[in-house]
Amino acid sequence: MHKQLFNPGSSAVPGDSQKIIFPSPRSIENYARMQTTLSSDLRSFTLCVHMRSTMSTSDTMVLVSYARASSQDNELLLFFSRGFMLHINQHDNNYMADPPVWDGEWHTICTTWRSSDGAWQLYADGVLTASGSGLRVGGAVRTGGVFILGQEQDTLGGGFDVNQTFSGELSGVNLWDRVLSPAEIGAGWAVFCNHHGNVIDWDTTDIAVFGETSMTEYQCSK
Ligand SMILES: [Ca+2]
Repeated sequence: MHKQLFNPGSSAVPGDSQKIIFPSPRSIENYARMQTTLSSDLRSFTLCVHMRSTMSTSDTMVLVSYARASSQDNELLLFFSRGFMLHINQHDNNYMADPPVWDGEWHTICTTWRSSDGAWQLYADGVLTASGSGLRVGGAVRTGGVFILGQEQDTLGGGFDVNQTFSGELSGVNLWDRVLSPAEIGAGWAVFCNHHGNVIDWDTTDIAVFGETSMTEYQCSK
């Protein structure tokens, strides 16, 4: 049986929300599901995540997995394998960058994409770390899928691989339907802590956690 804990979100205030703790050793039983989906296709987006981990840069793991079906399991995927990579509609950009974020401190990762020319960006702690174009030109992140944190879906809501499991802490998962400016992404926690995605706003999104994954209060400030 899976253990579930629902965050009602109603008491959350900016900078004072919840974080998810993904234990070590890794297990496919440990994950979180965001109780929301996309109600319209995204032809551009910004996705930000606050993360804290002591995993190794030689490990492989996923932060955010959005799947629509077993054949559309990588509809939107923020993956790490020797570096962060972004998948859109089963297409990926292979390698963006390997910023030094595995030191047990909180870091903010933001990635952006737009359909028109496939332009993508990776920001680490507000610094533009990598950018490129040609990723899934003309594609869209489509409606109706399932958002899983800390595991990589190969089927809808499942098909996890323990070698792609995240251990550490996640918070501040926010999604916008446009490419944010560098100023909007921000250069420090005063801005990062006040991120509120217009598609997914972490502070008002219900989260279900499974296995030994747990939620606790997140004091976002540095
Ligand atoms: Ca997958």
